Amino acid sequence: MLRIAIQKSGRLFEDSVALLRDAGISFGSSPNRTLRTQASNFPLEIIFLRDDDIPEYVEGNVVDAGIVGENVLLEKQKTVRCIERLGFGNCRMSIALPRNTRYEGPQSLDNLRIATSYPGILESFLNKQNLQAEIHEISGAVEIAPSLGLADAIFDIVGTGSTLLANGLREVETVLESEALLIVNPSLDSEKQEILDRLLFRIHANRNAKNHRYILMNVPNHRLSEIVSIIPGMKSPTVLPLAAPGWSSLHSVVPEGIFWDVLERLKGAGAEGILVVPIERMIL
Ligand code: PRT
Ligand code: ZN
Repeated sequence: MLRIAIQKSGRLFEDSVALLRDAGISFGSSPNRTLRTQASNFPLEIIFLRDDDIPEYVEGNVVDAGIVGENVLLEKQKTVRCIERLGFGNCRMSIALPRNTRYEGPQSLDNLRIATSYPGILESFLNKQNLQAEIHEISGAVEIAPSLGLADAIFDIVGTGSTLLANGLREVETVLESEALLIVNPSLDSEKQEILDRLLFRIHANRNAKNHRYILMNVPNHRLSEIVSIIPGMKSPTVLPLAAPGWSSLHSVVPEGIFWDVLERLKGAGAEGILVVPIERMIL
């Protein structure tokens, strides 16, 4: 049995649940009623925790694995192994100043009072930049500290930036880009490692599927080699004869990021009846 901790409620909760469910794992998820639940079809126990506690619980072997923001992991400085960047919970950690304060680079931060809930990450940034600043640790509502006269600047999480804007602040320095991570205890026994490998196999199959499209098209045989050269498939594309003489059906897999480009070029080269189909799972 592998024990994994996910956030009880908050910004990572839904995506963490979806990640496990998309991996075919069935479990009840009402963390208001229960703080732990066991999957019915996979050897996994899910524990719902505050995100701040997850690195410590993973380090201390209370749970074997956890899903947590990179920002929290860096702040907590626990000994865990990060095995997967999960591509959700994306945000950045930035320094922001009142809109009208002048900023001419990091030296403008020297000797300021900076409010934050992340004193560790801020301190290491200031040390790297050789800056002296007074760090004011506060646990929430960091954005209002400058208008209350508690601080000259803040260091906090930024998503869209609209909270900064609403509080008359301007982002001046991005210190960290963060996303949700899958972390594990560094000394899992072989049984737990095997379960983790199965989970990772499923997560990768889903991610590859999301990042690719299956395309099918009809191609006149005399343009076949030109069209094949346009397609950046996994291996070589499948070519099947059509009932109509002189034509073939061509199937391949194309990365999500470039498929519009590829489609335009295929059409230009004489492909017809092009179909683009989502992929359910993909094992490379
Ligand atoms: O209760 P618990 O301790 O578990 O949760 P929490 O309140 O500490 O964390 P939560 O749920 O707010 O965030 C969990 C994680 O989501 C963070 O640690 C980040 O890794 C990630 N994340 C992604 C964010 C944001 N985006 C985000 N926008 N965390 C916080 N915010 C805040 C931001 O600081 C601002 O106050 O959301 C507000 C809105 O942001 P804007 O820039 O879009 O206006
Ligand atoms: Zn938290």
